[in-house]
Amino acid sequence: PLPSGRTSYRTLRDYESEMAALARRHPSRVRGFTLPERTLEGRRVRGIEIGHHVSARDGRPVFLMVGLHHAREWPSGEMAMEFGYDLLRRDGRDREITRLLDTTRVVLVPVVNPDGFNLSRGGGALEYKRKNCRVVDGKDAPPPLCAKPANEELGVDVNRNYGFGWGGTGSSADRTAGDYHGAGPFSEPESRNIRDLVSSRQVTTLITNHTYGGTILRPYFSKAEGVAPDERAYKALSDAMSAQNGYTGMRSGDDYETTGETNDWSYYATRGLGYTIEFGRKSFHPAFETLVDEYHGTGPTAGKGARGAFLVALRNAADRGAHS
Ligand code: 0X9
Ligand code: ZN
Repeated sequence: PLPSGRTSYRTLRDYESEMAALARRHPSRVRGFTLPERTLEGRRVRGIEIGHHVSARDGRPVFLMVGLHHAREWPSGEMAMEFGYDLLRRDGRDREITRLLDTTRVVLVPVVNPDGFNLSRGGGALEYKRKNCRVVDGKDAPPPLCAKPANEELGVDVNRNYGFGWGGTGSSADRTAGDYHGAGPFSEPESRNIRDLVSSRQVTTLITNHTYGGTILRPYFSKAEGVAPDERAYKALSDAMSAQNGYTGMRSGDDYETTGETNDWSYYATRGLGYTIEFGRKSFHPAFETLVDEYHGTGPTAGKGARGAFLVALRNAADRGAHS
């Protein structure tokens, strides 16, 4: 089973109530927070910070994991939540996890795009929605606007709206395109929320979860930037994660180019390492049971899996914090 014991995909309400419950249940280990900007439909974006020092503000390295930039990519939020449950369950029992929670802060924002996810997960016609609820540039979208069939193709791709390389290759100026970059860099509350979060903490390692592909993508995502100055460290950690979950690591721009996505910007802003992990091999939100094998590994990766890859990255965050 998964660490939480869940057997079906969370709804937006499940995410919210579970994060609140974890903070209540572990007051000295979990602190809930709310990001500054409301979404276009007026929702709040919430996260939790996990560690032994959550009530203090200090320079401990932050391991940040986010999910659901893209509404239909349901496992991307699940992986973040399950990692949180896993850490809390093993804290105090497993020596290494206890040490990691003592030396780092683990910050989880499982649902970056709650408006889109709410529609996708809601059981209606918008199951495969990808983008946010920007219907008219410069204007908020009061509820049912975004859900209207006529507006189905609208919205900004939150993962093309970050400020580094914004508007370049692999993004579109067409409001109906899946990779519409928005009216300007950081024009959307969802990307601004993540900018604020990353800029206000010592993020040394960031993982942004997506589906699907079985890949671990690293900068640069846009080819024009060439090879990242930290390519050696980037590749080493990618290889170490691949050894856990069997995924294929690559410089994302060598595969195909995108601009304005999360990792190139966060790398530029923090010089911390950041990856996009594309979970799953077949579809955006496969049968929930498949997540159990993804999380714990199966066959040659049994006992490793996503969990192992996350732990390798968390260990790296701790070590980077200790040496810098
Ligand atoms: O398009 C994206 O933002 C990501 N893919 S997704 O299907 N989750 O939307 C990452 C794009 C970069 N991917 C590769 N170069 N393989
Ligand atoms: Zn995605």
